[in-house]
Amino acid sequence: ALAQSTTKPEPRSPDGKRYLAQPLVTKIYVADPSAHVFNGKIYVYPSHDVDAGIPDDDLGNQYAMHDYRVLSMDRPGGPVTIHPVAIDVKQIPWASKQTWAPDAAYKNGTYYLYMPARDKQGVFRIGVATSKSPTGPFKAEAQPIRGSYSIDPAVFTDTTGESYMYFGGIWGGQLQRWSKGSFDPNAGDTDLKQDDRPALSPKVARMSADMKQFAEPPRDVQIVDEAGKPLLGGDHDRRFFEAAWMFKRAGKYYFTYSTGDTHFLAYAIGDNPYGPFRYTGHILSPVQGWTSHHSIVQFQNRWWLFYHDTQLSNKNHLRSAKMTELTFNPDGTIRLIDPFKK
Ligand code: FUB
Repeated sequence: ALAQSTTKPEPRSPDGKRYLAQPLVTKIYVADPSAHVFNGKIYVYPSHDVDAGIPDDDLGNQYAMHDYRVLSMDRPGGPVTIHPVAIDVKQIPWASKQTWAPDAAYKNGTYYLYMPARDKQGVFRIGVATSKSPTGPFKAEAQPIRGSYSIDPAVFTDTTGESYMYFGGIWGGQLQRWSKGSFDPNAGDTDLKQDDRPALSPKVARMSADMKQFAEPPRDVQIVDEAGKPLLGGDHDRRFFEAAWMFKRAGKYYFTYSTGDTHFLAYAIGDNPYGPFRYTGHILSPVQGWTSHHSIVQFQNRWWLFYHDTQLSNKNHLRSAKMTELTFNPDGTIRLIDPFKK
């Protein structure tokens, strides 16, 4: 008789490629994974994707999430715990819907969960909720952060102890509607269609001592090319779209982000938290699925990229978080990761 193999065939993408990594969890869909090391463990703060039956559009209405779940693991590759609901949109007084990509921070015994969502007028704002536990439950502040807008908060705490929020996203994230300083509902659903002008910039603001407000008005994060000139709006392979994430390594500040409609994760390097940041390269080639959104964290002495794809669903709005090791060249540049095996 022929010997039968008991090993399962390796999962493949619809076009036959083998995935570099497997989903961290399979019981729920989670995306936009913001990873942090708290008390020697890895905690991941993702979006919790659900199927609301809404068709895909440029504004991302299909991303109809309404609560957050936290994941944790003792070490990379270890078992992953899915914690109970950390907070639901019904418990965020100012929010109406679309609890998109969150981030978290810790200071003086309190954990902070930063959450973008549409307010009751349909405008994206960023709010904060607090807990004494890294996994929640979190209690939301009554109002969003004053002066906040758009999506995808990433809160970075520098070695000085100061924290900074990076944020913004174009298209569904509405950043293009704020280009004149106040919300313009007629500014369009995508970008400003000004390909020869500087691209829309992500924003950065230092956080107040209590981590609940901006300590200063948000400023532009400048991403410049080799000649020190701002990247242009038409430079879709390199310009900022959404998913800001900051980390510091060997004294350099790495501003990382998604290029959105060209589906890359990219990075730019600066000498301080405000930039300017010099565009340096891509981090991750396009994954399966439209969005790409990540975080980068050091655990002991190795660095890890958390990202997502649509391996389990093959639907843009039902994503699974994954992780893989990120490595650097001796000059500090990042080695490009292919989400598929050769
Ligand atoms: O998950 C909803 C949105 O999709 C995020 O806010 C974006 O970064 C993109 O991943």
